Amino acid sequence: MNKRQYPPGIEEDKQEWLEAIENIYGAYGSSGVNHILETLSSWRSQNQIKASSVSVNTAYLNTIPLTEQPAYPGDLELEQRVENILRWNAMAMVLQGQDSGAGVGGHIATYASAATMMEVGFNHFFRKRSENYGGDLVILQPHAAPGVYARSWIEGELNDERMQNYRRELHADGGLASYPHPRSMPNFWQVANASMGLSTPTAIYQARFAKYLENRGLKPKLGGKVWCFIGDGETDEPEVLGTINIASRENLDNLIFVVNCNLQRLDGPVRGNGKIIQELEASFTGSGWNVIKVIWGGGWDKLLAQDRNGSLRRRMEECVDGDYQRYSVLPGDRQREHWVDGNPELEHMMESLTDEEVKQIKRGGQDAKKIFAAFHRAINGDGKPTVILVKTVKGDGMIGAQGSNSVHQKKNFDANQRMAIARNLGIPLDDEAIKKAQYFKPSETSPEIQYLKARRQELGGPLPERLSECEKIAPPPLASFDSLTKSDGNRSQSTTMSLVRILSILLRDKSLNKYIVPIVPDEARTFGLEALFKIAGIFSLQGQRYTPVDADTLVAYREAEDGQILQEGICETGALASFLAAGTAYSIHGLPMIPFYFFYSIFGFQRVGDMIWTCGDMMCRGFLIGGTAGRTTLNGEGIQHQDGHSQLIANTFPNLKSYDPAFAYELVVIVREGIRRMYELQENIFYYITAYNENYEMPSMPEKKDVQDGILAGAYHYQSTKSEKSSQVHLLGSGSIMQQVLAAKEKLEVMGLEVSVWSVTSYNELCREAEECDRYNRLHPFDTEWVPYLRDLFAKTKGVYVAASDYMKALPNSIAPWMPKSFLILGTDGYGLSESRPDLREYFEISADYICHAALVGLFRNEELSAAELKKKLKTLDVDPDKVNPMNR
Ligand SMILES: Cc1ncc(C[n+]2csc(CCOP(=O)(O)OP(=O)(O)O)c2C)c(N)n1
Ligand SMILES: [Mg+2]
Repeated sequence: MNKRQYPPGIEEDKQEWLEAIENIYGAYGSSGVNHILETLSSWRSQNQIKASSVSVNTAYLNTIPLTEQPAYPGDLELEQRVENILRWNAMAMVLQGQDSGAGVGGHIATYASAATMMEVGFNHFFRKRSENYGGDLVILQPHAAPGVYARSWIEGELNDERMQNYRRELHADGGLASYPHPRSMPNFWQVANASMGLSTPTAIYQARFAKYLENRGLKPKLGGKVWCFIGDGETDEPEVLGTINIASRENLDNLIFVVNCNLQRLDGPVRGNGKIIQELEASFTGSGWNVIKVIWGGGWDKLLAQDRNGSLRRRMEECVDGDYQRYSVLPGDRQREHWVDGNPELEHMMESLTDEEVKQIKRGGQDAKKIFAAFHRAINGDGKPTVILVKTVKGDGMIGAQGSNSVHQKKNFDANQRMAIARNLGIPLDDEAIKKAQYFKPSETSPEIQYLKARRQELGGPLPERLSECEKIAPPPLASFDSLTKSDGNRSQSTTMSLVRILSILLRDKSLNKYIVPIVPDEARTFGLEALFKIAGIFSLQGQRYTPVDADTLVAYREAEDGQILQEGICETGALASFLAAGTAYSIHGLPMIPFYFFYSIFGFQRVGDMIWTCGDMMCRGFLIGGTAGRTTLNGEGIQHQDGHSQLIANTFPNLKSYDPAFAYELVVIVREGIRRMYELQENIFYYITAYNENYEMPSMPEKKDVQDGILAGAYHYQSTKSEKSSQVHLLGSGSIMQQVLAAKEKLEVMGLEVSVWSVTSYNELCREAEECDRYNRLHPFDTEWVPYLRDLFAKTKGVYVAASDYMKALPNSIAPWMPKSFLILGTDGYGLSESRPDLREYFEISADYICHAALVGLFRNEELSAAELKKKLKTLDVDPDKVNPMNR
């Protein structure tokens, strides 16, 4: 029904309803109004009356009206003075870098827009972990880092030398990292942040993991919030709006987001033609969050109180962000003109203000009282996560640059501008010092420093601070894994299943079990992990409010409030964020959690590689398990599933140990060593292990000495026809392709050749060690040479060497410089395709026959085989020399 069709009487009815709701408001306030409106809304939905238009937006006003604004508990004047000093020093860090000619860059505008809200947080909200409090995890915008350093410096937490060396991390006196990088500053930053968008899933899953630890009895329920500050431009990253629904689904009332809506990103406006705050309000409200808008500073309250007919409110709605950005650069008279826009009522209202006063009317993010009101409401949340949308000014106070489209990149000011900015901030330095952008630090006894320290003391002490002490834990003894290291000779199994069995043993280990965190993104059945559902339970904050269809089976889908498994659904980003939360729990909660994240190996590094990079930065510990590995071993699934390159990408992560094992006992050795190094020695490394789904006989661990060391170093001698010394052919195999190598060995032996097989568990480790030796030898030409492990390994051998891998040739090729001369490499370069395993192995030229072929050609080249013999032997092999190259298909 449109408006024209309404019967005339409806206007009177409407008037009555409006009076009634006003009475409700008078008697019960906004909660009473909400109660009535929610009741009406549910009446409408029960009667199946479709809403004519759906808007989840509220007016473009502050969510908290003046009447509900709490009194400000701090000394506003002192806080402003401290903030001004921080603004100057943060800017000076960048200017000094500029003056030194070091060309190291830096940002001023982000902090300038965020300073007031960060100060309200530091002075009144961000609380440290203590005996009585679980602790807040505070994640600030990366480009606001100078403001954080400036604060820690005047607090005495960072020394003068480091402050002189912002972005000079190699400086002998110590420097400061550009952005929050725990790896660079391990006692300071807790959470890595620099790649836009990633802090959102990081914060969400940290909040969820804190609840996991509480529910599993590992962390006392003493409260603690995760505060995450992000930029408005940053919300365009899919990781932001793509993960917020998880926070509300999980009722994460320990999570507070603050979006710095300065309306600008790097190049210009975020939404010039719209309003980012309204857009985000709709998205977050629709995702079930509490939304608090902080748009207008206190100066507007008086004007809004006069706005009887709603002209001002209408104008506020009409203006788009492009207009608001313009106001931040216009003088008072031009702003007035634009605001009034020919409306006499508005003109009259604005007459009460001088041009200077018009210019001085602040946005919500410049008003500590408004920010305090929002933060205060947020920490007293009601079972939901909260987002606070704060309108700020980009480059606030950067005279001549504030609000300009290029302000994000503004790194320098001339002497006059420096003077104007410093004097405006009330910095009591002399002119020369200001022109040189020197820092200003009030004396220790000054009211500013006393106040700031007292506030932090009240909140538990200085922040940020990263601690990394936690209990040391050792791996279970090797004997616990006898079922995997000792074969009865008749049980065929895949390496994936072997890993699942290792996990089960760890879950039964009395000292370790509570720390193990199995993580899966809706792939547990693919990896044979479903048996763990019933035993360990799937973590769910809601418990299980239904009877699962398979309740009476051994593999029931059991969800529980204290479940141990993190089942993330089809969300690799979330699963990786959980891995990050669990693997950094030692530094955030002091708990040595051991995550095992099982995923499709192709959906790891190339899907969420940036987050794995963050793991490296945060010195996250744990095991990444790339299941269904190998371009030909995972056969029918085709191009997008079959991974033949993740091991190569893994090698680009400096502190990641990557292994591609063939046998169950190798896995045991690698996992035990991983636990020893990460959790007993507490080294800052993490592990990537590829696991295959091909079943074959898992042999016993050879009794020979050095096998365990060889597995960890990356290669060892596995078996020979007679001995490695007398072998003419040496075959290097890894992962599932070891089975092809063993079949090739048999064929070559039938041809009368002597063969050795070497199990290569990690080309990456071999290459890294050899590179390290080369580097040492290059830098120390007069010292005794370091001999790479590889050279030692093959020192007493001769003949032809053939490596076959289910990964690209580049992987085995990485060790070529240290291998004996006749080294031939077979690998899976090219896109995967859906086929049977034997056909794929033939197609990619890594089948037993192709391995034999390469070995024979090698012998021929070395003149150990005549042309006639070669021709004769090749006839027995299924090799097509003119087949298509998989790289060209
Ligand atoms: C993934 C990624 N892409 C691009 C950048 C480069 N970058 C750094 S800050 C920035 C703009 C940030 O704008 P906004 O989120 O609005 O923050 P503001 O500085 O305005 O508070 C960009 C594009 C980055 N750091 N990370
Ligand atoms: Mg912005």
